[in-house]
Amino acid sequence: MKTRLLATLIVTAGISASGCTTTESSAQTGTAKAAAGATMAQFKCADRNGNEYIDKSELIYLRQCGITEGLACGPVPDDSKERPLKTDFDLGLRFLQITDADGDDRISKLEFRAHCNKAGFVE
Ligand SMILES: [Ca+2]
Ligand SMILES: [Ca+2]
Repeated sequence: MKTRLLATLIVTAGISASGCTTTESSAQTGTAKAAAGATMAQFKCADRNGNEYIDKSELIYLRQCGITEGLACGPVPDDSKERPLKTDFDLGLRFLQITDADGDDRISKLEFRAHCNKAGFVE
């Protein structure tokens, strides 16, 4: 029963995300497009090993890559060279807990984008 609910959630997320991609050229404003680009920049920034997932070991980079204390998505800061703090990992763990729809302990592009669309983009 629980798995079925999860599967429904994932399918719903997939539909809304692909809906965004197909309408991108016509319906989206320049600002929304920029925000979507920045969301992907954030994802790539945190995905250090480039496997298309933000793994548990990469959660510590999320704050450096623009995730705010309120877990909203923001632009990737220019100065992301500093050493990650332990609190950054706690923030990443909280982010994982709310974005990981399929429960595989890592954040897919889809899960990341779904969260950023929902949480809004903070300049
Ligand atoms: Ca990764
Ligand atoms: Ca996941």
